[in-house]
Amino acid sequence: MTSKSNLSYRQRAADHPNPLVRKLFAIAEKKRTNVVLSADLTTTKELLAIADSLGPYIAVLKTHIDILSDFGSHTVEGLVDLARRHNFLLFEDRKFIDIGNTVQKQYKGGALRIHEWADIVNASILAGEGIIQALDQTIRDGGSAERGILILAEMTSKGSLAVGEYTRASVEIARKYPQSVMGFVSTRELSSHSPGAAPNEDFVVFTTGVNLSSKGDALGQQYQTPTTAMEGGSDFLIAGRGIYASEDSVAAVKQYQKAGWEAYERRISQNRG
Ligand code: 5BU
Repeated sequence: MTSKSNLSYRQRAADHPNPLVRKLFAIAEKKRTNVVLSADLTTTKELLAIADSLGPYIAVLKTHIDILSDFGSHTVEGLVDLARRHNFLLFEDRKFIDIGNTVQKQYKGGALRIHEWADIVNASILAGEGIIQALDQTIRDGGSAERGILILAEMTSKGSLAVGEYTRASVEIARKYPQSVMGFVSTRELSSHSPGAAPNEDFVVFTTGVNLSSKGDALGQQYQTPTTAMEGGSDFLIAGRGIYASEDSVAAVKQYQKAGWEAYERRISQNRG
């Protein structure tokens, strides 16, 4: 068993070579939360309002910046300011998927200037290793900014083809880019099921499709609960509609925070005990 997921965030931070991962674990410990809010709102005003009201309870804010109808520099300034004020990271769920050369342009430039403000981005390896090589290069050339990549090793939608060999290849590629690949978006912990792990390997697992009251939606989304996700080795729980579409989103985020944190504490206490 090479997975570090039974250790506390604090213990994992102490040993982790990647500064962004250390920062993420420190935020989780300090705020006692492993919730990532998927803030899929479509105007800057709504996005910033929810980031401000729920910011104290989350470790990371995940965006789909291209769904905003009014994206502009005020969006970026607002997000960066709230991230600093409430101490959370910004994760742009861009799902890069193209040849390396194109992806570098999409990451660094364009209208969205994602590299400038997003601490974390994700990418699919469908196009092969070049995409990760390209993002890694941009990150390493990018100066002092700490930036990280999550590889999309699995997806939660019904009939997803990101399984089996694809998932295994995601882990293999991740192992080659330790400076920039922080971990995976996946439904469960993957390292310990993938032969060839270095003894100190410690990828961070972000899990989407988390909902306390629903099993799925009409368009193929499939949910698990915070508890089952944490039991499967997830480290950070990504929840969207379960929180922001709730009548009282502050009460909802607190519920997810509590469920996620208690499941995390149960997991690490097994290790002690
Ligand atoms: P929901 O409202 O909690 O269903 O939102 C889930 C979010 O996570 C949404 O932004 C999706 O784009 C994102 N997502 C997902 O649901 N499943 C996946 O496998 C991946 C991302 Br990768």
